[in-house]
Amino acid sequence: MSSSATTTGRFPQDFLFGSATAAYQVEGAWNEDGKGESIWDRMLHEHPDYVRDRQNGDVSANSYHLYKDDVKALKELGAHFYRFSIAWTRIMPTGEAHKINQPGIDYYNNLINELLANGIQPMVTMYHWDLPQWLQDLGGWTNPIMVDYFEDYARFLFERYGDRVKWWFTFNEPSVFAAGYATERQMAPSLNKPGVGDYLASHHVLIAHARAYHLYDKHYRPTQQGKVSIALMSNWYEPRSDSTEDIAASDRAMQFSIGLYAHPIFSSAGDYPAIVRELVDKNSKAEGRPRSRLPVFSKDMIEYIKGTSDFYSLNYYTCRLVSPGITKHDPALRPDAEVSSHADPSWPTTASEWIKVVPWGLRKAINWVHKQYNGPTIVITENGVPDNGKLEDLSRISYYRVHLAEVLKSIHEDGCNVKGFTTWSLLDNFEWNSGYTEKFGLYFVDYSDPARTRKAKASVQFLKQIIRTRELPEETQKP
Ligand code: GBH
Repeated sequence: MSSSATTTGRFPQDFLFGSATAAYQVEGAWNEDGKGESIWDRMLHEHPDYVRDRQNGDVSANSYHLYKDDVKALKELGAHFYRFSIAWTRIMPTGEAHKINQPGIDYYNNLINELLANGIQPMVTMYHWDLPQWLQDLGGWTNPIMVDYFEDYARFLFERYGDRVKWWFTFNEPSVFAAGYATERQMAPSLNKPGVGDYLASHHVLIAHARAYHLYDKHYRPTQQGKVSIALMSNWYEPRSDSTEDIAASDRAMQFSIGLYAHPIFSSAGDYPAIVRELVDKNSKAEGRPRSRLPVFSKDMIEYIKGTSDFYSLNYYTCRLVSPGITKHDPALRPDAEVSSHADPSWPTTASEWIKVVPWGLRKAINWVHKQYNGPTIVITENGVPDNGKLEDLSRISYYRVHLAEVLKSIHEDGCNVKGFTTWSLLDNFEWNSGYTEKFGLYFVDYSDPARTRKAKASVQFLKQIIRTRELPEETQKP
């Protein structure tokens, strides 16, 4: 026998590798060619102080003009797919379907065609947080009418792009953008209605997701034959000890951060997780409210939402230790979860405050999803880490090495159905509240150069080899 890597070290033949970005983080051209204003445009123009370096996505990596360079970069990497998002405001400047913007539509047609011409599958996120400001003025996701607007938008995308796009994500990380309704100075729209705005927004997002799924299922799947999913932030919350209390806290953390979105869609029972229902109802009552802060789905709605995803899209970055208490910082962990979380001081740190290198957390998250939701097909739709700005991004190489090893274990040792892996991100880009100070790209982008030149970091060669050989190389030296 040669090395043991031959069986457990290999990614299956049909396993897909790709890389991801999001419109506001890379496109720039925020007001060009008829694009409308989004909630991120508005928030950061009014409040530059919400971002560490007071920057915004106005120009960013300029992918609106440089998309061909992005496709070249993907080609060099050997990526099978590119996960990018569409800016709703480029297609429909106000978010209304009767006012469309042709140059915006053309932009995504050009990008999709360029990808396909280079043998790269487009994977499209419809909504990566940049709601049209016009719709926000109506209340954004707190207004149930948003379900109709989102369906109009989804229909338009299926109509115009579905002949070539076979992978759709309705939303990216509702747990993260719903925090924009719970907090201020962080996510748009910075509404600061904790425990009310976030649940309300999540509720309508789930219905909007199901509406788009059913629309595809009924009208487009028969001819277009693609897949529809929703990307969920799926970090792992490890019990701090093996005490019953800590294990229960870990379960609450997972149910409030993931189950709130995944249970209605992926579980056989449907609806919100019982523990989430119970705790929010209990606390709402104790606060003297006439009804729960967590809205209630009708029986019909529970059935309508159940099963509305063709696979599970898992975003993973890091892990936290949890025990009973209250967490204030983690947007996905609402106080109702009664969980306190922290990082183990022994975990390797990174250039990002919140990301510690905890690869086994990815394996646990995959297994948790596998067990909770009857072994769905799983695609890792985001995983990544920022570097220190050097082209020799050895810390990223070692991060991917250990995380990909855990993906292999989850496939070969645990029997989980993981079918793809996506690096976040293709390019150094606008990292939300951290601005350009955190560099997640496989490609360096020179932000001092108006031409925004892209340069491959060392991790590109490393990943390229894995994609080509479907094998993790032996570790020759510790980075
Ligand atoms: C993903 O989620 C996003 O999809 C992507 O757009 C983003 O660029 C990528 O991750 C990298 O961050 O500082 O302790 O308050 C990110 C979810 C939520 C992670 C807010 C950072 C702040 C933690 N983010 N969180 S803290």
